[in-house]
Amino acid sequence: MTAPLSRIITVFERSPDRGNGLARDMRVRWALEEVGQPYEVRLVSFGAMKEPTHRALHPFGQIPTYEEGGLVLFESGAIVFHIAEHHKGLLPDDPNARARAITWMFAAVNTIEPPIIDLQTIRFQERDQSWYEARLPMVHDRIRDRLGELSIRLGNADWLDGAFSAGDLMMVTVLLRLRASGLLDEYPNLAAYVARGEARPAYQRAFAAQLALFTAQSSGN
Ligand code: GTB
Repeated sequence: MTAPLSRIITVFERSPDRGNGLARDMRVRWALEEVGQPYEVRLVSFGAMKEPTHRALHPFGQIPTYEEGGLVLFESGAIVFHIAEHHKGLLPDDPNARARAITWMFAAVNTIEPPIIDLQTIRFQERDQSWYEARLPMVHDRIRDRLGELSIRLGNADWLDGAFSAGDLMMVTVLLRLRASGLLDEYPNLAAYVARGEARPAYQRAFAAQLALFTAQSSGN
């Protein structure tokens, strides 16, 4: 009997989001839960992330990373894609539908996420700058432009292209980062789309796992 393949992902030792599931390991956890594959986590401190041992896994000194047998990956999108390629449930079998689902994965990280990261950068790192108050509405409007377009495309559908896919998984995790801003609520169909993603049992399991880690750390266990 062959031993099951072990998978290890790296996650924040102390997540700054306090267990809200906003760090990018959440995408990987969710994908693994969707396809029913077990995984272990290795906790990494902010200091250790920049050390050579971790940089050997992740050239940019970040989380998440993914180890599976002899394979080491970084970039949450690439990790989710790898999982989706090797297990049923996250990408359709039909080649064209599969290509479209992959397109949505790229759209999530390449078109929707950049202005959202911009917002988080100015809110958390540039708040003291003289131009902060003037720039904030511009950044909000750039996000609104993208959300408006995405909202039109989604329309009344449950998911972006037929059945739930890795494209939706990536898009929901990207949009979730906006919740605190209130911008998502301006687009009721997108807010409902995100809520549908969060309601999936696999999402719930992934969320509970990262929250349990935060709770255990907070109580000193
Ligand atoms: N493109 C890479 C990917 O998709 O994997 C980006 C990876 C990345 O940004 N990782 C972040 C990291 O390691 C954690 S997720 N940061 C530490 C560093 O760069 O030194 C980003 C993140 C962090 C915190 C919150 N939060 O507190 O809400 C949300 C998201």
